[in-house]
Amino acid sequence: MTCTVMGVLNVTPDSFYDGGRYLAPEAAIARGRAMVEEGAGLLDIGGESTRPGADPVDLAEELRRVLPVVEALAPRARVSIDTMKPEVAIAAVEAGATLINDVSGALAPVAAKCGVGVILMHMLGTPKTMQRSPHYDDVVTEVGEFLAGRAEEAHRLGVEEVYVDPGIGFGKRIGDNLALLRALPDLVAAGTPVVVGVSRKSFLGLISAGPDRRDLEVEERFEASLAAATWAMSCGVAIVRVHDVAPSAMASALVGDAPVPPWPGALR
Ligand code: HH2
Repeated sequence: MTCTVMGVLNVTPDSFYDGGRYLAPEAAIARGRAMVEEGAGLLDIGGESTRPGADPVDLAEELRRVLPVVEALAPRARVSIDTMKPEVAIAAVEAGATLINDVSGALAPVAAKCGVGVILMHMLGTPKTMQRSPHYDDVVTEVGEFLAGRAEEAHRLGVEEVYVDPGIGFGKRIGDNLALLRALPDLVAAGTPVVVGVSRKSFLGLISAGPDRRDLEVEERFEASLAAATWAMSCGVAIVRVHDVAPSAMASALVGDAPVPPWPGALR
C-alpha cells in the first residue's frame, strides 16, 4: 500500500512552523494548490494551533479562518478539517471537507452524523497543559488501548473510514514519542489504518543534535522529519501528515508498492 501524503495547511498566526504564512485566504489557497502539485493526496486545513501551550481560538474566528480556504480547495483536492470543535467540523464538511482530523479523539459522533471519515488522535489533556508533566506507566499499551477503544466506538456509530493516530508530541516526553514510533508496526498490525504526524516537531530537534550541539530550531528539522516520516511509511502507516510535501511524496513512491512509473530516459 502506498502511503498518502497529507499536506499541513495552518490558517493561523501562531502555528509552530507555518504560523502567519497563510493567514490571508489567497496565500493559503495558493499553498494548498502547490502542495497538490507536489504530491499531496490530502490537504489538512486547520484554524487553531495545537502546539504545546497554545490558547484556544473562539468559534467565530476559527470558522472565519478555515471556511473560505476549505471551499476554494475542496473542488481540487481531498480536504480534511483539523479541528476539535464539532461546529467547525460540520461547517467544513458543508464547505467540501470529507475527513475530520480530530486531535481530541472525540468527534466520531460528528463524523457519523456528517457521513464522513475521521482521524482519532491520542492527546494527554489539552494543548495548553499537555506538556507540563506527562506520565505513562507504559505509553505504547496505554495509547494503543485508547485508540482501539475510540476506533471501536467510531465503527459502532457507523463511520466507514476510521484512522487512528498516536499523537506524537501531544502530551509525550521524548522517550514516549520514540517508543510510539518504534511500536508503529504493532499499531499498524492492530488493523485500523494509522496516521502519523512528526513533521518538524520539537523532539526531533532535541534528539537530532549531538551532545556538543544546541537543539535544532524548527527550520533545521527537515532531515529528521523526513527520516521519521519515511520510517513511518515503511511501517505501513496509511497517511503521513507533513509540511514538506514534495520530498515526502518522493519517499512514499520509494517505500510504497505502487508500480514504478516509466521515467523518461530511465535505464530499465
Ligand atoms: N499534529 C499537529 C496538528 N494536527 N493532527 C494529527 N492527526 N496528527 C498530528 O500529529 C497533528 C495533527 C501539530 O502540528 P501543526 O499543525 O504543524 O502545528 P500547530 O498545532 O501549531 O498548528
